[in-house]
Order: sequence, then C-alpha cells, then structure tokens
Amino acid sequence: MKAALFGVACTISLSLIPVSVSGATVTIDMEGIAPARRITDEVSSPIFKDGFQLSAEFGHFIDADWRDAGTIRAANGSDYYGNDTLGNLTLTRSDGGPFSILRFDATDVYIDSNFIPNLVFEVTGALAGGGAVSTRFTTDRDFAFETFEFDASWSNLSEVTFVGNTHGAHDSIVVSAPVPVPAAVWLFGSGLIGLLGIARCGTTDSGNRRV
Ligand SMILES: [Ca+2]
Ligand SMILES: [Ca+2]
Ligand SMILES: [Ca+2]
Repeated sequence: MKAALFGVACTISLSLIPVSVSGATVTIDMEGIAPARRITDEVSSPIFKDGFQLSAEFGHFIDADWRDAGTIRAANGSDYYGNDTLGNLTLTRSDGGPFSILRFDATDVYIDSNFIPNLVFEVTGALAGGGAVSTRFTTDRDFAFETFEFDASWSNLSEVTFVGNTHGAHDSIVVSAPVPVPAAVWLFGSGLIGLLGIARCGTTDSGNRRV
C-alpha cells in the first residue's frame, strides 16, 4: 500500500515536470519586402516577416538592386531597412509572445552621394514581465555593415525598438522564440514521463530491479 501510494506520488510529481521547450533562432533578413529594384515609401503599416512584426516610422525597406544615388544606399548585397533621421523600427512577435534578441547588422549609409557617418542606434527592449533594458551602438564610420551583439539580459522581451540619430541601415536581426509544443505532444510527453516515474519509483522502492 505504501509502495503504491509512493508510486502514485512519483507519477503525479513527475507528470508535472514541463516538457522542454526549445528556442528556434530566426534571422529577420528584410528580403522581398521592397519591390525589385525599388524602395518602399515610408512604412506606415506593420510588415509581417519570419513570424515577427516590424513597425516603422520614418524609414524604408530597400531592395539590394536599388541604384538611385539620390537616396539611402548601403552595401551588403541583400535587401535591408533604411531609417531616416530619428526614424525608428519596432519589433514584436506576430503572435505577441516573448522572444530574445541576439544580434543585428547596421551601418552608415550614403545620401545624395554624401557619406553620413557617426550613426548611433538607441535600442530599448520591453521585458515581458515588466521593466526594460536599453543600450547604445555606434557605427564605425565605414560603409560595410557591422554586427552588434546583445547580452543575455535581452531575453523574455515583448518588444524591441531601434532609434537612429541619423540616416542608417539595418539588416539580419537575429532573434530566438520558444517553439510552442502542440497539446497532443504535451499529453503524450507528460504521460510517458509518468510511466517512467512509476518504473523508477518501483525500482528505488525495493532497492533492486523487479523481475
Ligand atoms: Ca530583393
Ligand atoms: Ca538582407
Ligand atoms: Ca560600418
């Protein structure tokens, strides 16, 4: 009787252990938002890309093959996002869930054949549980994109906002979001753990494997 109760207790306690939820890394690469060889107008409605929502103010999505020297120009051979002075870009998950940000690429750009150096991005992250984190990145006065890294405090975020002090370019924002576990997998997984719990508890009860 005692052993049976112990087994039930083990089963219940082990069944309550959550099935592990892994994080999927996603690179928001800005590809295909701007039409071929074109630049979008200033973006006024949200863009949905790779499971995330990009909301922008004073900025444009730019095709890699845009060749008009009269506007923003950057160089990494792919499509990117260009912000105007004090333009901002806000990132949230399309389903509103929490996420982490790992890194992003940015650089100074040309406007009307003039190189615009000393771009500074102020980045703010709203934490899903309340509070915020913030940091500042300054570019290297070189035309090539650079990669800026975030530390571990940039996790469990509900929103990240980038604000540039002058014209600049963003690309390849790398984020990580938990992968939802379907209900059937959850039930199967917890049931399996429960059964393993019975077997393990039975073994430790007698000190020897039952035959
Ligand atoms: Ca393109
Ligand atoms: Ca890109
Ligand atoms: Ca640069």
